[in-house]
Amino acid sequence: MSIEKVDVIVTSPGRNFVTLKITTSDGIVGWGDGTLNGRELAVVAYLRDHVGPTLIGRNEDNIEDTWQYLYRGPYWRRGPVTMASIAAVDMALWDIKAKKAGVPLYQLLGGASRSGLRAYVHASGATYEDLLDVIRGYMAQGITAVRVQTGIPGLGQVYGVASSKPGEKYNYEPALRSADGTAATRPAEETWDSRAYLNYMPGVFKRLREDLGTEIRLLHDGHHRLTPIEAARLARELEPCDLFWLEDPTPAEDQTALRLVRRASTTPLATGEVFNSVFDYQTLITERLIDYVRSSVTHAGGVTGLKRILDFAGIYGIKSGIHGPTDVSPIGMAAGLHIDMAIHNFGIQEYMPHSEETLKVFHTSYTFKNGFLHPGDTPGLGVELDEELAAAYPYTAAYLPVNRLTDGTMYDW
Ligand code: KDG
Ligand code: MG
Repeated sequence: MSIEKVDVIVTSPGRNFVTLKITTSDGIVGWGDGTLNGRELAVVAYLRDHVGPTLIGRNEDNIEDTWQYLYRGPYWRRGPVTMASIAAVDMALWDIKAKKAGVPLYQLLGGASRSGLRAYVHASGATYEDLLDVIRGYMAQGITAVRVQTGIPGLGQVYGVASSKPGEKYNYEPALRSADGTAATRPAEETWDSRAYLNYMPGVFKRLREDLGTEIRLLHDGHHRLTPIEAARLARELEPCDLFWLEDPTPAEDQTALRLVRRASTTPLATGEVFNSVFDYQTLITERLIDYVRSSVTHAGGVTGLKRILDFAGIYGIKSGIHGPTDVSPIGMAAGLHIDMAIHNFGIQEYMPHSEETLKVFHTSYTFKNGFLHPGDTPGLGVELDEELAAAYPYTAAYLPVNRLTDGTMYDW
């Protein structure tokens, strides 16, 4: 048997997704996610023009060989566009292999190591009171872990704060179209002030611990905005609040920045959502500078790429915290859940539910109940795309915001 057809599908049911469809000569279809938020069409061109034609006629069973062919073959290695493209192919091939075997993918990765996957959800509020209401609502549903982001007095819209109010359906999507829902021509601009943030944020967590007690797991995302010494200060000040993790306190590409943070504090650290290769983690893992690996399957070279990173991390006692925002499609999300199910060093899974519109186009088998996810037992990844409906949602340009300091200097978003 061999790969007969490779199609790249772009659809925008609420937000943009890039999906790869591989069809084998005996008619089995595998799905892969190659969505790269705000740069989707670069992956489309890479897959359509450079990868797809080279896959025709290859044996779909040889997943590792195909991965190496796409990684080593073109000479130009790594990078988000290349690795999201490899991920899409890799996921589709694992989907096919598991469908052929008639088992959910996690069975091929070693079988179930647990009965369910503890998930963390996003909580935010423009004010402390709104935030507290949102978290209490989650706790009432049995959710045991929440990521906490808040508005900062004196700043406008900041990273991670939803537009919805407590009681409304939680609504947060960072990639923005234009105000009337048509294609964006350029990113929105936000304003950032690390001093205002550092003076405000530790107090929020102190109040939360007083109001909510010690049981609930609290996480926070710094979104790459602090210098090493600022991050060290924040991690130390948050130490009494017992964070489950502090994510991306510093720009991720500077691996050695976390040495300073580590020396200052025992607050657990998580990083890697913008990484795409095991080499991005080499220093972080071997020097034990992080506690959780944040890569998604979609951005780290697929099941094959992420499994390699997590096996390496496991040797050093570092756990998984797979990225699960809405810009990872339901296919990429499902692939992460199958890995989570099988590996020994599972930590926690991020869960940011997709919109109803998205889930009409992507039919999923995974479930979320009482704070725990499960990939389901449908053969393969357990996600199928409704191609007819997908075609009704054409690509609509949307961008993540950019950030400037209060004096106008360009900064990290
Ligand atoms: O595309 C960017 C988003 O995925 C990112 O901003 C979300 O930081 C994020 C997270 O931790 O989910
Ligand atoms: Mg993050």
